[in-house]
Amino acid sequence: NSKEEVHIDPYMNNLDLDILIVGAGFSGIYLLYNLRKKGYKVKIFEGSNGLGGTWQINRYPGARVDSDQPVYQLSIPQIWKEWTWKEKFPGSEELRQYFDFCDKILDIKKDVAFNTKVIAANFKKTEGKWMIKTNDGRITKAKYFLPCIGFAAKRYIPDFPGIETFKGEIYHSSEWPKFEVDVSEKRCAVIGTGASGVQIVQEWGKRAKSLVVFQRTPNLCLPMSQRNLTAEEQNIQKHEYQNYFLRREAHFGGFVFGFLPRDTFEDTAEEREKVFEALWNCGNMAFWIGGYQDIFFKLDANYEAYKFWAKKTRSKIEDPQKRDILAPLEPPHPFGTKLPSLEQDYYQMFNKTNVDVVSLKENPIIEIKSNGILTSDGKFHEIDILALATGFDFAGALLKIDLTDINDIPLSEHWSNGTKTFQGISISSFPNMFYTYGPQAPTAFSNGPTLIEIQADWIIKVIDYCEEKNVKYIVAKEEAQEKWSSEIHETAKMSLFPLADSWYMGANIPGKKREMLNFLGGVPKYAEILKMNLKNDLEGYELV
Ligand code: N01
Repeated sequence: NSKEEVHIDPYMNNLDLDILIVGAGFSGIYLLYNLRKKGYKVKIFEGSNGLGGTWQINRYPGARVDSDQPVYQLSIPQIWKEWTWKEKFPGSEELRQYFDFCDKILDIKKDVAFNTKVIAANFKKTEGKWMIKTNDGRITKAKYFLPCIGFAAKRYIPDFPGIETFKGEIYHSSEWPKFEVDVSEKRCAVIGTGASGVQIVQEWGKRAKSLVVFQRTPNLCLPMSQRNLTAEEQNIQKHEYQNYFLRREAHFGGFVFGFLPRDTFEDTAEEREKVFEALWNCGNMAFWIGGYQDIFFKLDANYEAYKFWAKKTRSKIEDPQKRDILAPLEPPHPFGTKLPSLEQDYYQMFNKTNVDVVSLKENPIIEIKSNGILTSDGKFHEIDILALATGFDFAGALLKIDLTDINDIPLSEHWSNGTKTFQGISISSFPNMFYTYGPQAPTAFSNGPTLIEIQADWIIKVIDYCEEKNVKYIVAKEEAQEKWSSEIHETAKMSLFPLADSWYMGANIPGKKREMLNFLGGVPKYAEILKMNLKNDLEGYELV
């Protein structure tokens, strides 16, 4: 590597880099900062015009994170020592301010080419370099190619008949305009009740003239204990932060709490009630990934959590019909096998006369017309503004880039019969390429920055190792990849996750192979696997 610091205008033509990162979210920023410090020539190409990755593009009303501070931030001391969060669960605006603050402290933007989308990348064996093509027609060379595009880079819009004829305003949650969408005199609708849908409903329910929520599957939301944080309490806490950042790596979901070391029925019914009540009152994700350790493995145990959830939630909804749609007595899927969002007043919204819910299970959408939505019961819902909170194609994110391997074979061909990776960070036949926060890692179950830093630290060590040893390229072995991918599926079979049609299983995208797309062993086990891999001289990789 080039050990002296070299700054090149990232917009310059014919860049020849050590490392090219795609995406300027948590991963990209953390990697850029740490790799640059080591003297590598490294740049970020970012498709949008700002920092923050998912928080730059997800600007729908009410967007905020479901992780409670101080865990949802980078562990870089220069940043957290100076930055003060306003809210326990920050909104997207505050998060964007945080990313700009990262730039102020770390001088990130000078090495980022904004509005620059990577459209294709191909590894040239002879040169041992990636040729990376961007939307402006430029070709950039880099020895290492690090797509840090997250899990939500490819939005999903269902193919509703007639959707193209709709004449009102229509926005996907991840493609929201920067101006405020005024709904005060408008008839609005939201399709989809995942994390994005729930948050839009909480905002629009308060402001829209009317709001109809089209729900296919109820979101089993948990209470969010949102509150303002004072600068004083954060300052008192800050001497504990280093410890916090270590602790978050030691728990299943990358938070500072983990599963209880016992099964559901080891406790009596009364003890269970107390445990559930305490978890509920945490007001965060603890009820999901901080309770009994068998919740995702035994149906009867899982049902206990569901019953508690339904009892609590049903009491919030006044109308019996809406109650049965939003919080049915019987579980639509085992509790937590789809993400349970955190809610502030989601259920209360449905107690308002201007907010209604339609169950698409009973009344699917037949057609979208120029001025509304027709459902199978013959009812026509007139609307002016439609929000599509219909999610993302998780496994499709990397496929958005026309990636071709060492033999010019496209990734789409490699994955035509399912997603295959080695340790959720590399793909065999794609040398010198490492990705973060993607398929076959603990992605869906981890607080973002926790997993991202574990993966990024590993990538940095691997690059250092390869450079020290003059390695031309490093590539995952096919058999190691096969083993990893089949272990992911075998573990999933022992769990309840395959019972839900979730994005965890790729089941949200019609035609996609239904398969577990996440590592279920939790963050600490995953971190240990990466650590052991390095300790064993990059076992599972071929070094050329
Ligand atoms: O997307 P989703 P999201 N007809 O896939 C429905 C993170 N996130 O953008 O459940 C009708 O969860 C679909 O219905 P069903 C978080 O990790 C975090 O909300 O498939 N409906 C579902 O209700 C999250 O998990 C935060 O039956 C259709 C919805 O659309 C991930 O991003 C905020 C449909 C999609 O929900 C994705 O969340 C936002 C169809 N044809 C996002 N197709 C926070 O931290 C899909 N749906 C707070």
